[in-house]
Amino acid sequence: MKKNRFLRASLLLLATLLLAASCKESKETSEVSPESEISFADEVKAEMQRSWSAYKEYAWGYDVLLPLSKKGFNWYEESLGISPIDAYSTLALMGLEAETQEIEAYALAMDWDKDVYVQIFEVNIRILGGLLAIYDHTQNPEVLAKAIDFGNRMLPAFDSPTGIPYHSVNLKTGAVSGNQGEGEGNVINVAQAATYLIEFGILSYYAKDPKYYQAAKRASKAIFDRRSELGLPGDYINVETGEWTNTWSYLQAGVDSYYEYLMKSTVLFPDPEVKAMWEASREAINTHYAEEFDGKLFYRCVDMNTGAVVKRSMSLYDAFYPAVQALDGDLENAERNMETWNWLWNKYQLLPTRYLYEEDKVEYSNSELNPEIVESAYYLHQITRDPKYLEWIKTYWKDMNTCCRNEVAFNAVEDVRTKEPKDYLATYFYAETLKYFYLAGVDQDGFDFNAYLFNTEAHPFKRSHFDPALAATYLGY
Ligand code: DMJ
Repeated sequence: MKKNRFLRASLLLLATLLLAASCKESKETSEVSPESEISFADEVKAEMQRSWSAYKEYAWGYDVLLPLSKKGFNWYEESLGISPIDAYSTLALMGLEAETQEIEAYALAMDWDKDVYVQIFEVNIRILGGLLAIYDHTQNPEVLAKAIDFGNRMLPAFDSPTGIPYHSVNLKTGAVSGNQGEGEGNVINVAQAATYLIEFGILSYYAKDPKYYQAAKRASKAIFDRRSELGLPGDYINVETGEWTNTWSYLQAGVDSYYEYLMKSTVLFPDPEVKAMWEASREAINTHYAEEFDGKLFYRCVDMNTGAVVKRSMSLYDAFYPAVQALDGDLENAERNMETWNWLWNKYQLLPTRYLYEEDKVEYSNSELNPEIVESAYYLHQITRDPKYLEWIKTYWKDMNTCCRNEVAFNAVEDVRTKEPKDYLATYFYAETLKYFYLAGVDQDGFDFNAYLFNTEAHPFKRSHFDPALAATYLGY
């Protein structure tokens, strides 16, 4: 009897030990290299839920969560609810309905009649893009009315002599202001000047009023028409005189999404004039930015007039470009460009904000949980089905968890070399970074990549919602 009891106890102990060992193994496996795509997606989803709960607990009602001090932070004098509006489309794709309903109600209760100057570029991609994504998902006409109200409050910014928008607009009064640096007067960079074709096109389509798209197109054309003889834009321009105040030309932050929107907007709205602008731009990029260096493909920074090299640098933002190349059908350059980004990631297990590739030197050391490299690897995985891209994404996920996962959510770092934490969690981490990680782990039955177009903030829009013939009428091209 005693012997039997001892035997049973020993067997139980053995079974418990075996179970513990197998749990540990499966946890380690799922942290390092998830066994199945489903478990990877689930793991990302769980992190979204954890990080979103942190926003709700410590920062609800503020624009941003400061994850180390565990409090909220506003961009302006008053909150614009940027994190919730930005996070909505990721939560919706994950099927988190209670959360999305809560945000929809929050957005509907938002009064945009606020006496604050807002940066036109940032609110376009995050708030207008976010509201339109809520509408795309729910088809709730009250949400569309909110988006139209917001779009109307942005429009006065475009009322400049050149059609290039002012840097900021007051949401209540429509007064404009702003200087982004690089020269006296109302100066703006090219990305801030011309990243509106997608959101304003969608707004025109739904409102059946071309005025939004026409304002966006006039701004993009104003930049394109001031290109140099080499076909290149500069990076800073005076909104009132149309003079370039700096003549550097590149793919990096400050120009990036100008190019992105010339290409991507035509997927939804095949405006022949914009198509021609993109084709000419692509040619100039390939001729003047692209270079072989040390056996890799880089995109350098040049002077717009002479083509002379200004800097051999890459910023983590320009990792968006392989995605654009892949969507555009240029797989050869997309894959080679992606290799370069993957190489840089593996050097630091994160991307520095700016790296000088000729000098092998970190120029700006911080890293802010940005999505671009994940986005491009995701596009390439979807388009080529080469499994290596999913493996790369899983490495980025593992590294981001190692450096940046904290007690309540994730945080940026001050320096990619030391991984010194920074008390900030950008709203695009919810909108973009976690979305692309998640979608990479979902199979095609779960999400059909080809059925959607993403704006630069990763807000998804169903392509079938936009009829090309009606688009030409509603947008006026
Ligand atoms: C995002 O807000 C957008 O993707 C924007 O176009 C530039 N990059 C940030 C995230 O890095």
